[in-house]
Amino acid sequence: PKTIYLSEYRVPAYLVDSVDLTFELFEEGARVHSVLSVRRNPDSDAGPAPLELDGDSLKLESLALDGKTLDEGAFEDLGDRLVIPGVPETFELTVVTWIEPQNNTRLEGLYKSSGMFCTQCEAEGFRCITYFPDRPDVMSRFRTRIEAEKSAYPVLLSNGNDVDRGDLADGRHFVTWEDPFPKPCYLFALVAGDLVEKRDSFTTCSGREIDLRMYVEPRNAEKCDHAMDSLKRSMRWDEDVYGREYDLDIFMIVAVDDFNMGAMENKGLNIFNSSCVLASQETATDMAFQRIEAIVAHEYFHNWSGNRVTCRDWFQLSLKEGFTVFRDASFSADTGSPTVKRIEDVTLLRTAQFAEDAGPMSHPVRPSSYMEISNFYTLTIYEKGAEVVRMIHSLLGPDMFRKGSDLYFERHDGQAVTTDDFVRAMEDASGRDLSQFRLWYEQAGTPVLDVSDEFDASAGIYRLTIRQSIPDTPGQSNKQPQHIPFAMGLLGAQGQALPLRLRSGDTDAPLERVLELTDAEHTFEFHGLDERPVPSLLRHFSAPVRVSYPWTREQLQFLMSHDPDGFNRWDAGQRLAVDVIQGLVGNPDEDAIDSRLVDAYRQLISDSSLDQALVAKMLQLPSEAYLIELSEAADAPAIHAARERVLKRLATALRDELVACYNRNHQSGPYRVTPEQIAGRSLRNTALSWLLLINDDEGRELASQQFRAADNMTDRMGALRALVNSDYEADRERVLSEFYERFRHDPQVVEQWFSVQAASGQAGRLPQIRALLEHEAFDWKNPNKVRSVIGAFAGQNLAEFHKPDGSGYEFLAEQVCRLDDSNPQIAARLVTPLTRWRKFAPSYGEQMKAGLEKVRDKAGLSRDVYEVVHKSLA
Ligand code: BAL
Ligand code: ZN
Repeated sequence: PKTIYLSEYRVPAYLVDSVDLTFELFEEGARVHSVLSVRRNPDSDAGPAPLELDGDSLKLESLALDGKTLDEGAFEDLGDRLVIPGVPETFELTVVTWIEPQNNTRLEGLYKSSGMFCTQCEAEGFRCITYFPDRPDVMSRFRTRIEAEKSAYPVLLSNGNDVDRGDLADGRHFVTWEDPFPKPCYLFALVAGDLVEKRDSFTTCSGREIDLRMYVEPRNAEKCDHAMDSLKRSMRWDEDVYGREYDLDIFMIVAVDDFNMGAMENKGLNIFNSSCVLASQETATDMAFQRIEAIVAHEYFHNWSGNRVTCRDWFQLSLKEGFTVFRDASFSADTGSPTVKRIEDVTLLRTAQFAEDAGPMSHPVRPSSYMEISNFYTLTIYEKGAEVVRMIHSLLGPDMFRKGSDLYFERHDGQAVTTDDFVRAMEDASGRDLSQFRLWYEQAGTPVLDVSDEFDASAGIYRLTIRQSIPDTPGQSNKQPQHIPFAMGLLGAQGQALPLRLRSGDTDAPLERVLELTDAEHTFEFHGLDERPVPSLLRHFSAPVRVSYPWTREQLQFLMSHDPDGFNRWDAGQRLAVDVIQGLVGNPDEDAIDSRLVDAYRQLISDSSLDQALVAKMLQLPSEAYLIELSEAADAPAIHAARERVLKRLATALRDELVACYNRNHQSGPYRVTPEQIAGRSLRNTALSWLLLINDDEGRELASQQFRAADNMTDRMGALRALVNSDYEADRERVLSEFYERFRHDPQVVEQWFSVQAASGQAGRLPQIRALLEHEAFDWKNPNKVRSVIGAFAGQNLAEFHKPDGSGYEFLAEQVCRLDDSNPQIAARLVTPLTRWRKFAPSYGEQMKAGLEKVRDKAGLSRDVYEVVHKSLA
């Protein structure tokens, strides 16, 4: 496959001002008529070049220029492109193609899912529908007419406003949609199906009434309220915080079961993976409710950050994704608990993005080359991209940042632009120089900050020295220092925050500072101190970096209870737990654990005056994935065993406190998704899972009772998970089968049922995983089912996946090969765990590598998997 380089970007030779589409939908395929108004781009120096149109898996039926049919000699079909030489300066091109949505298992372009037609065009799916310049800097006005059989497809949707509809012969009908906003073709969408409509409305800040509509399969009609509420709250928030008003008269959301991504921000017609939009108390966990709120907000926010202002090319993907993730994270922080939201985001970043940044697919937030753009919808583009925007927010402050975003939207409305344009708007609005800061977009790899300190007791000066370095990544070495905002504070022996005097005699010094690191090394002096302080470093995780500082366990325990920054209090607990667990790895005879950890956890569990949402997070031990990320030559089963030992020790020592915590957090009254209730359920279910780890009979009774009596999925799933992961084999079988019988008709719940088993060391051994793949509810064509079994096994059931005999790796390689033919995007995602082979001890790494080689040698490997596998083996 060919590599595409940012440096080779050229403006398009031709622009398409408008597109007139007619879709004739049939069971055996679809005919697509497309009429393009094309003109030469005045900004291009290509001159009278041939017109090039992208196409993929299309059957061309006819091609006409200004009404005159072009015969085969008048154009060249290069397989992935049509090249038409000798075109005039402006003309109308008519293209008719035949496609087969019913056979489209890649789920790119137009395809069928559970009897409905739907589309996914980002990044390059539109070329699977018709020949078109499929690149985001070609923006056109779309008019779309859809024709289909009326009884099977009563609902026909596309972007914009419906302007015409009527009946046709043979029981068919049509609807015509017009979108007044020019857009790139990746934002095109079409849906046709037998769907129920849920309606609501929203009055914008200028008093316009927006018609809100959700379309779902009839069995899901009762699962729309949460998404609709989230949508209205997002619309209000974007007006309040960013001054962004919605622009069309209708906003539609559709739920589909078969979807590669979580959701898609098509203009005025967002399409969602069912699992990311449908929720009811009985079927969705608290975590799902929160995820849905965040994704609904994310897709809605794209209407400005992505649709009104879009990307010039796919190297700029983080322009819209990083910014929009930052926006949805701020929204979630404002509507829930900001500290908890930050902890969740940082957990994902440090566990998975740091691993990506240190692995073979490491790339900058603005990559400079790719083979297959679908492989670049990564944690780096999304999560690190959001951290980069967050750092700009922190360097500029909220008011200047808002001025910058206003300028960005005003300056670039209706344009396709670059990350550099975004940074320039921030600079122009604030007067700050962000030239060094731009390196965050250009250099890959996670910066490491080595922090050391000394206290000069006689002078009362505390010196903090910070050295930054950025590891080499594929294709990049000898990196320059980056501009890093480093938030910090100092604590006295009584836990009090100390004033941060950078000069002696500074009388109104703040208790927290954001130090700006720009050089490879800085030393900061803090004056007027009577005692050696305890440093609280990188508060709120103010930059996506690794901090290395020789904390003692005493200091960590101290910070856990005294740091005024909730995030750092949690982080100190994580560091202490990591230290204790690491001490036990490969040390199977060591039985005791540090009493400081037990004491710290005892205080957390018992003191109900603490912020319970934070406590619920602090009680979660660092995950196995994070512990692996922190290791060199990782031994996953040994890490798993050490972590389990710590959990069991804690559970044994704190048994009575856990039962008390369980009982204290019993909830009465109606189920609500509030931070308080979520924390209560989380604490209760954590207590349950710990009690079952030590085979506590009372815990077992409580879990069985909770499983039967739960009025919500969080509690039912909490009990199910605890029992499934316990040694009570008969209970495990019983609850799994009762759960399935109860929810077998609900695909979203069956997905949860699959993953709870696939992620479990007890229920997810390889023969059991293979049996799940044969289960009546498993469906190879449904990405959610594939992720819930194979993804959960390889991503969460780490001791089984990393079995020393290599059987887990062989299994994954086999499944990736199988999926490569039907859905390359999903196959390329699933192979990720094997790409980390260099991270593991050689006895594991070599076998992982062999798995990758097996995939590499498969005949007819897709471009998606080819890129990931070859880069990982390089
Ligand atoms: N644009 C792809 C889905 C999302 O990030 O919203
Ligand atoms: Zn997005």
